[in-house]
Amino acid sequence: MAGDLTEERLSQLRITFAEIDTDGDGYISEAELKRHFPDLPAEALGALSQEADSDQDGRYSLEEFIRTVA
Ligand SMILES: [Ca+2]
Ligand SMILES: [Ca+2]
Repeated sequence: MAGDLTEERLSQLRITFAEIDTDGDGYISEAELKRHFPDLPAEALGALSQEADSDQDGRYSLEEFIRTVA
């Protein structure tokens, strides 16, 4: 999946992930997402959650995040 990503791009994504993951537990919760993107409409968040949260555990792992934004 992420095999064609450059190391540089991957490290950028890791940094972005860490910025959004404000409590540093290694997962981005919906609340953290809202805090980082306060202007994001609720519909966009819902669509994003369905598409991005591939294992449906209600939060985004780094892998899910990279898969979504890459
Ligand atoms: Ca978190
Ligand atoms: Ca998940």
